[in-house]
Parts: sequence; structure tokens; C-alpha cells
Amino acid sequence: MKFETLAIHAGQEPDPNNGAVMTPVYFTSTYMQDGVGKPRQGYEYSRTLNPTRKALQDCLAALEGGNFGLTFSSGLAATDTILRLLNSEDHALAGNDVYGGTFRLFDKVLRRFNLDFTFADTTDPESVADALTPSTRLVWLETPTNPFLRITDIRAVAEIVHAHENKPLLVVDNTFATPYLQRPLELGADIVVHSMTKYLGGHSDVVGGAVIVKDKELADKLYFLQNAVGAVPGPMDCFLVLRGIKTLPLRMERHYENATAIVDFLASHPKVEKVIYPFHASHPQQKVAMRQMKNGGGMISFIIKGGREAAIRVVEATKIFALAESLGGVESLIEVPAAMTHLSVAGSQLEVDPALIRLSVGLEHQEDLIEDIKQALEKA
Ligand code: P1T
Repeated sequence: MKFETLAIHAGQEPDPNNGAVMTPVYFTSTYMQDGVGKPRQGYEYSRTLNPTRKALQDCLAALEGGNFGLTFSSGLAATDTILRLLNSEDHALAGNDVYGGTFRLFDKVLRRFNLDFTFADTTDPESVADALTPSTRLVWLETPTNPFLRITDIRAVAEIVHAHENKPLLVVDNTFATPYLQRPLELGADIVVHSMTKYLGGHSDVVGGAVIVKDKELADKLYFLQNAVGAVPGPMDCFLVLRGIKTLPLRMERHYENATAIVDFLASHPKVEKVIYPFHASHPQQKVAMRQMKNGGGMISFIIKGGREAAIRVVEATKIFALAESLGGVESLIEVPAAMTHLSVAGSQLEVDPALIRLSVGLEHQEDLIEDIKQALEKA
């Protein structure tokens, strides 16, 4: 089946009890068993599995071209659970542009458990090869990255990573692209991770995370950790994401159309120093982006002339674009990463330009969005 059909049906059967077409929200923490050690239909306790969650997990696995899906109470809970595959003294190599919270978890929390992290420019596969060490067990990358929208050639990096004697796990955070635009497992990644809070949910009304893999042995280790650690989402959250996913293909097409119109406007604006967008001709990895992504997505970053002060004046002046963290919803958002989502990278090798403004372009009419940015840029 094609992606649009899977987005609506994968993992979702009419309820066997009453034929409900939409997956019911199973508000139950536990399940009656037919005898000791004889659970009905495999359900024992909702930390371990819940039918609403199972429908979402199976749907995500189908969309990413994987065999196994797992969901979590947030994107960071998903990230944390993946990192628990490692042992003390192991090395993880990460991209040098990642969500600020991911960096904070690696640098401020997991280092305390003797995990070693280094950060490299994954847009250059040779830098990845140079940064692998004899103790590297995991390579973590975002593509497009948050917030610079840099693109890594997943296939090229997968070849390098898998040639290493440890066979490190290649993890791709696919939050910005979504499986509609890019399927990392098909390009050689071992694990795909998402903040479902963003495009998958799509309506800024739920926080969640997801992990998708192909390999059964790896899936079993992750299911063990998911249950043993317990950072699982509730059934209502799973329902909201399932509902959001049904319109993912339509939304991603419109996000792209609107973003393209705004990129064209920004590219010729005298107060804009530089526009960053994966499918724009000025993007250094445009070719790779066009090869591995279906379209350029809904995220735009741009550098404003006048530095931090000008950036703050602009984001405080928009009327339709809400000044807020997060992204991927139907509504447009604007923020200054250096002062907001990426505050935790200040002073590190991942430092973000304070004049960089990030847009999450929503589904409003593009003329209204352009008008809004135009009037805000006058305040720069
Ligand atoms: O917020 P949470 O659901 O825990 O997801 C964390 C996360 C992981 N990966 C990427 C690429 C992300 O962008 C995020 C969350 N990002 C924001 C809240 C933000 O505004 O960038």
C-alpha cells in the first residue's frame, strides 16, 4: 500500500468487540488474565502495552518502512531509552547541530554515567570516519538539523559507520523530515527516532516520542528498555498522534508550498543576510536533500542583519506567527533558537548564531504569512 493509505489504516483494524472504525482510547492500566501467566491477546499491564499504543506503534513502523515501532512520553524519553542500549565507557558520536535538549541530555546527564560524547560535522562523511574511535557504539544524527537545517547524506554515513569493526548503531532523528519526506531505514540507518510532538502529531496538542527499527534483536532490546524504564505515553496521547498522522501527507505538501513562497520572499529582502532552506539553490547540501527527501519541508531558518537585537525585535513583532518553542503544527511559529530552544548549547561547540530566526511554517494562507513577516521585518 502507498504511504497515504498506510497513514490512515496501518495498525488500525475496526475494533473486534463492536466494529468501531476509529481506534478506541483504551483507558485501562491493567487487563484481566484467563489464568496465571495466561494474558488475553498478549495484554498484561499498560506500561508494557496498551491497544491504542500498539495501533500507533504499528502504524509508525509501517510508515518508516520498519518492522517494529515503540512510542514514548516525549521525544527526549525516546532518545534517553535508545542511549540506554550503551554501557559505561562507550563512545557516542553525534552531529554538531542537534536540538538543544538532545545536547543537554548527552552532555549534562548521560556523561555522568561515563558515556563519552563527541560532536562532528556529519554533513561531511569523512569527518564521521575521522571521529569514530575504538569504543564508538552509536552515531546520532539529525537531518535536516535543528536549527541550521544542515543535511547529512544518510546512505554515505551508513556505509562508513557500518564498516567500523564495532558495527555502531546509526540513529537518525527524523523529526524535521517525517517519514513522508524521508525514510532513513531504507537508506541504511538502524534506528529512527522522532519527537511525535511535531509533525506526526501535527496540531501542537500532544508531547510524545517514537523509535522505529527493522531488526528483531534490536527491537527486543528496546522493548525491554521501554518496559523496564517506563517512559511510555498514555492512550489519549497515542490517539491524538494516530489522528494527526492521517493527514500527514497533505500537511507536509502544504507546509512545503507555504515554506517555498516564504523562502522566495526572504531571499530577496534587504534586511535578510541569509536564508537557509534544504531545497533552496543556495543550500550547500541541496543536491543531497533533493536526493533523499521528497520535498524541503516546513522549516526555514534565516539570519537577520543587525544581530541578536534585530532578531528579537522581529520575533516579537509577528501577529500570525506565534512566538513559541516547538514546531510542526498547523499554526505558524517563530523563535530565536540561541535564546530559546538552544539555550543549553551556549558556550559549547554547538553554539547558535544569535541572529538566527527559525520559522515553523504552518498551513495558514501564504499571503497572510508573507504579509506578517513583511511587517515584522520592518521592525528589525
Ligand atoms: O520535545 P520532545 O518531544 O521531548 O522532543 C525533543 C526533540 C527531539 N528531536 C528534535 C529534532 C526536536 O526538535 C525535539 C524538540 N524540539 C523542540 C521543542 C524545538 O522547539 O526545537
